[in-house]
Amino acid sequence: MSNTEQTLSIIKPDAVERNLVDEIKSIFQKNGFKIKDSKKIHITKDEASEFYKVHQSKPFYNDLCSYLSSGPIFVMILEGENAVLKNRELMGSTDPKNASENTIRKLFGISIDKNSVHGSDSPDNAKKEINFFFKS
Ligand code: IDP
Ligand code: MG
Repeated sequence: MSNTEQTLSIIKPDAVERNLVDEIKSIFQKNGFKIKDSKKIHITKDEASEFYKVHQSKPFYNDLCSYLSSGPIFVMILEGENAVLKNRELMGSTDPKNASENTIRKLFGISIDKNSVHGSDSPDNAKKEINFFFKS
């Protein structure tokens, strides 16, 4: 049975800064995702804190929010078969050191904090995160 989903992808400041947006977009497209909407934005620290609030108890929360608001990001709605899980697989492990060959984080990630991309981790969170950036 088919299971078309949408998920939110963010190209983080480290990758936007290195002009990797087109290359990362083409990886998604080659892997069967449709980019339904996208925009380049620069969010405030308050907005980043709201977006990442599930992590508010973590020791890295403040740095994480500072980082996501430190420069432009490129946000996308990706659509495809099992898009949430498929995007997570294509991204690779959170720490690029542990990411599998040919994943986006292995190819482009610099460190656990500058790991180039964000992807929703469940269909429910995907809906919330898409709504956060693309209010309809
Ligand atoms: P994910 O991005 O693979 O879903 P999460 O656990 O949701 O990973 O963490 C969100 C982001 O917080 C990660 O992408 C990473 O940039 C950062 N992060 C996660 N764990 C650590 C850590 O131990 N130290 C510093 N930053 C971290
Ligand atoms: Mg996560």
